[in-house]
Amino acid sequence: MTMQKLDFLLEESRKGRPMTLALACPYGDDALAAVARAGREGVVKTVLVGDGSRIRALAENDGCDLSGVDIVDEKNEEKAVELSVRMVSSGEADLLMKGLVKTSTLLKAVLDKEWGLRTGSLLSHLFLFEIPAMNRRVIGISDGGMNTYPDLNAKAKIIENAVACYHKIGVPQPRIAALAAVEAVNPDMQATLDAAALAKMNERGQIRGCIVDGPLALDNAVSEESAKIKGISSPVAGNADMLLVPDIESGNFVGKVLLYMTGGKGAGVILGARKPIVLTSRFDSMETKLLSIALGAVVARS
Ligand code: COD
Repeated sequence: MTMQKLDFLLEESRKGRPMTLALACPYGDDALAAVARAGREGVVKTVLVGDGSRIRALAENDGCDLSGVDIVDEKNEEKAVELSVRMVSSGEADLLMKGLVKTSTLLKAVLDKEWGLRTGSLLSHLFLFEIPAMNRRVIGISDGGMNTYPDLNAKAKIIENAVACYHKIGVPQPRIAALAAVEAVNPDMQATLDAAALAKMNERGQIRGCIVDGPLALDNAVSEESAKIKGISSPVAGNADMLLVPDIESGNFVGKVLLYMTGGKGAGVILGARKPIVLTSRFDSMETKLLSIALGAVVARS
């Protein structure tokens, strides 16, 4: 059974004590509206960290009701990011979200050795997409958001982070396709070598809680028909829950095609830190922002 529809994340996030979200520099399109809606719908409580007068002016301009949302006034961007991260590391907030600030600025703060959110393990980004053209099937991609060119060791850790998240959202044995451009092992194509090694590591119990197969090309990872035509028989081929992509470029491209060219929506979060980090882009729809907050809240709670 493949996972269908992302709306269940909203339901899940409402269970138990509401999680508190610290949103750093909330000046971007839709970010305020998304957290205001997340508050109304009981998904999270929010603390906005940034220039208070700018935030209030934006909210007024957008007709956005911020009642019930706290504001910590800090005009300096770097300080606002640091304050937000510190709120999460001290336990005042349960999850962090990036507003209108460069991704690398936020991630560098998250990785700060003194007051950041490191755990000693690798941090990685997982994006879940609901794809209209596939009967709203949900497929994850990792890592198209944080690790640039992961080696075999990092890829194994990226899988482990994703698997822990899948378990939290009710998928006990996610099927992971280690992607390459082709499904045959080719010594000249590093992604095929890594994929084959990851599949063997999974078979030998070095990567647990999931089924990994690879190398698989995108078509035979998600289409049973394509897997059949290619003669690939595996529990993952055609039915992948998650695509492990070779690098940030391929992951980012596939993700953006799904979001902006197929009308899909998604939920993205950074995993492996002390608490989840919601990392949406300015152009993501309100729905994607809301679902990402909900995913972060579910991961933060469990
Ligand atoms: N997990 C844990 N620790 C890490 C990670 C990670 N993924 N990446 C780096 N570290 C640690 C290193 O071990 C080291 O101690 C320290 O952080 C600095 O490491 P550098 O010098 O290799 O890394 P930085 O600080 O130059 O960059 C780390 C970033 C995450 C900022 C960088 O990899 C990056 O910019 N990634 C792409 C993010 C991005 O642009 N995403 C947008 C896509 S939409």
